[in-house]
Amino acid sequence: MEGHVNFTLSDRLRKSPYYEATLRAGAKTFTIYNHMIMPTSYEGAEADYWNLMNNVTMWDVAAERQVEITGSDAFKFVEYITSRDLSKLQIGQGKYALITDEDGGIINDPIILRLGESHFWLSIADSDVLLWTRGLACGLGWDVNICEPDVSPLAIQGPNHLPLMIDLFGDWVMDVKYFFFKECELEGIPLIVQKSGWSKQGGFELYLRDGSKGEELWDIIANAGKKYDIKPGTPNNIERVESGLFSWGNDMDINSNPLELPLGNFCQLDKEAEYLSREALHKIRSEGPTKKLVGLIVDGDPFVGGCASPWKVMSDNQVCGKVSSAAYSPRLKINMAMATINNSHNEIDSEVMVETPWGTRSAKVTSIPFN
Ligand code: THG
Repeated sequence: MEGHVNFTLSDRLRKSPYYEATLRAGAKTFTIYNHMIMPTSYEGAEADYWNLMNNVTMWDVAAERQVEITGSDAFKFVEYITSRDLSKLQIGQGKYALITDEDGGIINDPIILRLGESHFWLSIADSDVLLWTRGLACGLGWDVNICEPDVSPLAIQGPNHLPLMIDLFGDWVMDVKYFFFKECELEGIPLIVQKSGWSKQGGFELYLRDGSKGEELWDIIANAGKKYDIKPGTPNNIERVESGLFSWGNDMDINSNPLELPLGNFCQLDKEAEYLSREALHKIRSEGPTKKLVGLIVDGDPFVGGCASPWKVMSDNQVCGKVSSAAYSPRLKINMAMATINNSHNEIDSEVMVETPWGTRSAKVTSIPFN
């Protein structure tokens, strides 16, 4: 079946602290993310989607690794790697940011958490930020220490997450603001609890700070969740395409830049702090980006899977872009795609053709998110 392979396991493909628990819970498919095995489905993409949309789900997202930055230059360094203005980032707050290189290329799109005055975590997508930042720090000669701590997020997502979270942690969780977090313990297990997660259905992420307690934490949540009919889940391709959450390595990478993405709110190119990609991004801004990431609504029968490798976007028999993510929405009843398209064809309502694995289809450019 397309998109399915069997992997030879070895130490290089790291296991999550929840690995055994996810197998017991019936994880069916996996991907590799930050050199780690991560579940991608239990009952199948669509059944998992409805579990997430209708109720509450728990996800092994330990592969969202943390890159920890400490040292007296830590704040200066974290400002240096992104065009996001972090000057108002409070201790106990997270911000979504794009890490960019000297050409403005996107290295990663982490959540940056501030744990202390000079203590940060980059909660990263799938690229080697530990190596990138260590190399940079080495060249700069600044006073920073960079490591990967023993931290493994577990997400609780879905519209019914709140009563479960209150049962587990108490009423204070109601007052946590979006992307803020608190250090706490659950039955002696050290955690950071953040109001975040890679869906738009609401929820929290528990950053486990002791990998030896993974299965214990999983079981505590699963048992407390029985009352609410919690289901195991994963980051869900259908929901995240609907919601316009981008996936590094698919929708953006080192060859794309922030001005091609609808993420303007997360980039302050004129921020005060010094940052590596300032010159490159100012040049791209003054010249204007040549392509843009847009949504497509694609005609024809429902897609029977996602986009396993880029699909060509065509106009007049010429390639004008590529689809990087796709899903059929069983709720909106449309075929959705995210595509990076040249300026010639990326205006809203432009008509293009898409070469899907199920035939060439006509499509219309739309804005993101879809819902
Ligand atoms: N949570 C944590 N770590 C992560 C992810 C996460 N690491 C990998 C990956 N996801 C990083 N990428 C993203 C992309 C989008 C969002 C979070 C992390 C996100 N975006 C919202 C949006 O675009 O609407 C909100 C952004 C905002 O308003 O600040 O949530 O999910 N721990």
